Amino acid sequence: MKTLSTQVCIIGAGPSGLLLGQLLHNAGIETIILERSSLDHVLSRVRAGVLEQGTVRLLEEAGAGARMHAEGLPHDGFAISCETDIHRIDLTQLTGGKNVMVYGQTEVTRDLVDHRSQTGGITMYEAADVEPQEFDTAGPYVTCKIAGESVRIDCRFIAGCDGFHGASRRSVPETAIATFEKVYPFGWLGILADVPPVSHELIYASHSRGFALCSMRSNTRSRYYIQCNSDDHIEAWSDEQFWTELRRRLPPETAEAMITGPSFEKSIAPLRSFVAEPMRFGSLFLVGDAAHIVPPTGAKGLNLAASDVHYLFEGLRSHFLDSDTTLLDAYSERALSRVWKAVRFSWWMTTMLHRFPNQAPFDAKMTETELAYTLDSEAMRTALAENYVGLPY
Ligand code: FAS
Ligand code: PHB
Repeated sequence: MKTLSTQVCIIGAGPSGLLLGQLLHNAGIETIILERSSLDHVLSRVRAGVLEQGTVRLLEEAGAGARMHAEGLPHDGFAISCETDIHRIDLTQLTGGKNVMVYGQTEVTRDLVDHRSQTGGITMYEAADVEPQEFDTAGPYVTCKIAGESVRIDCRFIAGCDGFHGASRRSVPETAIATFEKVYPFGWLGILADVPPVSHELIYASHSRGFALCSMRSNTRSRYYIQCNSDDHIEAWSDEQFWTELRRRLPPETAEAMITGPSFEKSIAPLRSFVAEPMRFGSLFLVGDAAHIVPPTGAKGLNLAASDVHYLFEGLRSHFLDSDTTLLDAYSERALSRVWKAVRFSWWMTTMLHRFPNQAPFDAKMTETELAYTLDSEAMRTALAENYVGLPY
């Protein structure tokens, strides 16, 4: 058994693990990141597209924000369409000057990977059988296999940044953790295509045929989604069928203006809300999707991972540099307070904009009225906007 040691062992090299690793590294705190997949696989993932200002600031603080500012698209608003009508939500006007940055998670991950390799942080890819050990003591460690060799990494803390299906949350005794879950009766079928976006801002479409979303990755690369059945398969959807259905869910002038083309990525994501409490178990901390999942309707998943990282980084920096554990002891409570507000917002946006199969007529009327009231009311649009740009850390 090969034995290594570090101060913080991070499990997972997604946005959570890479961002936390870089912030700690920049503060002079040693880390080792263990990633189950290959670097190519990590960089091939297509996921989020909208960054809150808090996430933008953290990427700047990590030293990985240059390309985001060069290539990202600042957005001051987005639209909600309802059958044939379209309404702009003026984020900047409603929030006193705030906005969001449209910049793909794939690019965020690449920027963090590149910066870590430039600044010398250790990341071990294709680490198998990663398991947190003895995290109920002050001497935890992590075991894994690297190229078939057993490795033990002694550390002071373990950051479980290994996503919803990772090993970290699974290693916590069931009696020590409470979980809350809602699975939605539909999914999102998403495509990427190198065609100009139909609009310079995002369009969230509520329609009797189902939800749709018009997003983008750049002025020449579009990201589109349509609500699909939970048991749908991408094989059942040709590009032509996708484009036809997407157009049917948009206002006529938008559908008319849409430029279509061959997709080069097509996937179906299930929608669920999930929270695990607490987010700390002795020397093990759960971060990002390892602790919570939100439906992508509110564009919160990646951004919640960023605010978790902010709280944990503050706690670990105080511990190692000032021998003060106050912020570390407060991590779970601080993170969960913001997590639940984002879970609520994502549930609210999803419930308001999607069509639920077999929905009772009264409930369908409530959904329709929630959207109508939101679009009519300055107070409701302000609440929507302040959540969309991101609540304070
Ligand atoms: P991640 O899941 O990104 O990263 C976890 C990492 O840990 C992965 O690299 C994984 O390989 C690794 N890992 C797992 N198990 C391991 C183990 N045992 N040992 C070592 N490593 C292990 N959010 C949005 O805001 N908007 C969206 O549109 C959106 N779309 C999404 C679509 C899909 C299909 C999915 C799955 C998620 C989507 N999300 C979206 C949410 C997503 O962006 C997450 O919030 C974000 O990736 C969270 O980052 P991490 O917490 O780092 O988890
Ligand atoms: C995306 O561009 O992938 C995206 C944007 C906003 C969302 C979800 C996904 O709410």
